[in-house]
Amino acid sequence: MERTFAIIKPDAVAAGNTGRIIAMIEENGFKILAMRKIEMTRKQAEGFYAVHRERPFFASLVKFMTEGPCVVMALEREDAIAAWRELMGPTDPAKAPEGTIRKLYGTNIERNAVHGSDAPETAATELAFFFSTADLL
Ligand code: 3AN
Repeated sequence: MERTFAIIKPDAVAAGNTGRIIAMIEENGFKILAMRKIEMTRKQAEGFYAVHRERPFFASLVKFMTEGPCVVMALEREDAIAAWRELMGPTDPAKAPEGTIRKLYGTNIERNAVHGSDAPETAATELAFFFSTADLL
């Protein structure tokens, strides 16, 4: 079993797609270990996306991620990291295959509905950023 960290981003929550995305998560065999609806502060968004600090889209990304509530989740499944990234689809919804969450609910490369960890080390870091040990037992 593997764990990954997921976010239903502010665009998808505001559009009323939270429930449909959670249903897709469960239909694809993920167990939701922990889940919380939050409004990210600027400091949280900047910290979470610190690896992108030098990228030209960083300020816009932080503004987007703090514009309204999002849902953070700890997911568990066999091969969870790769399986969740496959269900999300690629970063750019325009390139996303039919049936992926970003194809269904993403708007553009920034407003792309969901986040998922890209490797075991980032999954561990991102899970610990939003959840405590006790949340994940
Ligand atoms: P992914 O979320 O697919 O792993 P990353 O980690 O490269 O993609 O990017 C993190 C987030 O930054 C994306 N989910 C998206 O919201 C935003 N982003 C990535 N690339 C761009 C870009 N070229 N222009 C604007 N926003 C971007």
